[in-house]
Amino acid sequence: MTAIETLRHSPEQLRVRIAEELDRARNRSITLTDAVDREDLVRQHSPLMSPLVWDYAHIGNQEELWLVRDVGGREPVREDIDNLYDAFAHKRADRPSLPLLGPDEARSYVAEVRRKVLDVLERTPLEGRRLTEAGFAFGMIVQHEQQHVETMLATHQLRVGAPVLDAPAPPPGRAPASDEVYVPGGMFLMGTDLEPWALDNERPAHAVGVEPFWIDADPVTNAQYIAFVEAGGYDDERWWTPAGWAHRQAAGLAAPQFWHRDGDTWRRTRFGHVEEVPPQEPVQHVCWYEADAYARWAGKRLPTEAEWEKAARYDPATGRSLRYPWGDDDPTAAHANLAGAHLQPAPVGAYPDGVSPLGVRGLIGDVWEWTSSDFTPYPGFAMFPYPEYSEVFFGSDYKVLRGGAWATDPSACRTTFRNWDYPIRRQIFAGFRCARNARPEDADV
Ligand code: AVJ
Ligand code: FE
Repeated sequence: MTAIETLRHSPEQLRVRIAEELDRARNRSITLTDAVDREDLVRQHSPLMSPLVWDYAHIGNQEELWLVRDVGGREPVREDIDNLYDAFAHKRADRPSLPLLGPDEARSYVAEVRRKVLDVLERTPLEGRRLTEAGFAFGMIVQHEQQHVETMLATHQLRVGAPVLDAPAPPPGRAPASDEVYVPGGMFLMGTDLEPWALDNERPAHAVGVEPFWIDADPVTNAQYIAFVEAGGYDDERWWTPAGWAHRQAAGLAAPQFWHRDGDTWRRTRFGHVEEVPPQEPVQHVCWYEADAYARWAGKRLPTEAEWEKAARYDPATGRSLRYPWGDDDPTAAHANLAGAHLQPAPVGAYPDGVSPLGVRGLIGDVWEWTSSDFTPYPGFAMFPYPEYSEVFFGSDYKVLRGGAWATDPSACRTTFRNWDYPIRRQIFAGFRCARNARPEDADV
């Protein structure tokens, strides 16, 4: 069932679908919070992250605000804790010193909110009001929880100690037919008006023209990135922007986060496991400045987000923009590495069913891909339903990431989905691919 098809569903079918999505999100949150002891739940594992118990109660509080109080019109469950879990009221670094709900209190609060929400779901018309049309507010809260699941995975990755998370290995990779794919110039439809659960920053759909360009068939691999490291890329100012070089110096960057050198071998720590860096996996835990420097060293550049989206969804046979690289069907385990199934990226080429019409691979899942673009509103942007989701972040402080990571849930992953972060951040599951301008004679390929 595709999200577009949810529009054609009976309200009963849509309610079943929403309940399943809420349940799937909650199961992931519970897995990540049950995996550690109480001390690890309340501890701050990095000043960049909240304590896990904050994320958990914040998930419940957002759900209460939108679905119990607004959609349901019910009495508050715990109005007294709203401020504690308001992400704008307290910086992550300050959250451990707040009088937060303890693990048991947080669990019973979150469960009580969910019980009420399932009752609200039964009684709410899923039409007639924009907030609940096609279940939007429920979809927004599903995506919110899944985004915090990804945040909690980043916290787990920063946690020091014995491993507590495990997953089966990803499928094997395969070599691409060619290293780069030619994307013809011209207009394509960017963004969406059709996805019922698309967030405000993905709207409206609008025509965008791009010049012809080449894009890497795959994200940059660890082996390719090691070549940059070993060629002295971190010590050559030529490859870095002034801000990037200043950050590289100040932060002492020398390799992706979580890597260390062991004799002749690069190793990484992944959820407490120390392992050799897999050469064919997309590199992850690099910041935008590192991605940008690598691209310049390689004689290329990062793609703009318009270029990324055209490579991901433009079908040259019809001129249409697809929902996903493979077509209009929702993602399955055959299309892409998503939802934490493997707790790591897959080697490039592991998902032949996920290829785009032009032949670009691994666009959805594996690693978020840094683009060259600042996070700015599309022409015709209209904030909905609250300014603190997107609008307050627009400007030149944040760079856009596309495509989702291995940690991202399909409910929060679309070719139109826009993520953003500061260019210095690298605890997120982010890598990149490169692009370059085409020359006029390339049009003959
Ligand atoms: C869209 C991933 C940047 O985690 O800061 C979570 C998502 N917004 N709670 C974030 C979000 C409110 C957001 N990102
Ligand atoms: Fe949040």
